Amino acid sequence: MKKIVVLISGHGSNLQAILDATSQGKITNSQVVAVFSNKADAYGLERARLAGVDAISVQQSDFADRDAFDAALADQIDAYAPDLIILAGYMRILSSAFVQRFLGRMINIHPSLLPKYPGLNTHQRALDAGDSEHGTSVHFVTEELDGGPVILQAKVPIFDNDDASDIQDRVQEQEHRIFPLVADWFVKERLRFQDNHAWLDSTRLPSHGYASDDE
Ligand code: NHR
Ligand code: GAR
Repeated sequence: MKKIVVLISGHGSNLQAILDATSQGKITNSQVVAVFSNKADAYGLERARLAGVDAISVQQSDFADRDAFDAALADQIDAYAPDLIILAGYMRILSSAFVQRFLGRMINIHPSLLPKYPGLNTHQRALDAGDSEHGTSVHFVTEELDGGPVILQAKVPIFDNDDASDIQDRVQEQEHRIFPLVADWFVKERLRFQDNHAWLDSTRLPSHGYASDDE
């Protein structure tokens, strides 16, 4: 059985997709062993409890600084000996020491077609730029914020009358499909991080990830 730890900060709909996929065997032979949140009131913690999974909140205010917080978080995660750590709407930048400790075992889903729009507020930025498409990217987490190698992306259209929340809904529907799929590749040991690239089976994935229509 492979062990998965999920980090969240909020609603946890991607966490729910991961929980459902593990219980349905769509993520092969795996269980979510713990969910950590940096926000005590994150609804995702309730989702974890409802699924019978340890739900732990770690508060920045209990620590002197970011490094102390991350060190405590890393120790608590390590106690679960996870094979895979999933960032599912985790909203705090992770220190370099944290990233180094779990390098190659940590993936994030980011709501844009990276390398476009790293950081926050991506849906509004795509709208403001007049883009006709947007999307989401699953990538390995490295020290470079939203800059780690992309594994898989999904695109969505932007329509004329959309507001940011319409786009977010469309993006999240895709996130709930692709995130469990990538997790399954990882636990099956088809996917790995090597030489700062993502590899699937024996192929080094291109910069936009698997099956990209690289122009
Ligand atoms: N940490 C590292 N080292 N590398 C990445 O690629 C990371 C990461 C931590 C989180 C998720 C990311 C996203 O998908 C992520 C990727 C938070 C911020 C941010 O600015 C930016 C990107 C992401 C997550 N956070 C503020 C901070 O000071 C706080 C913002 C808030 O609380 O609302 O940490 O988008
Ligand atoms: C997701 O859309 C994810 O891509 C985004 O937050 C949402 C979390 O939703 N992540 C980030 O913006 C990371 N900075 P959820 O809590 O319902 O899974």
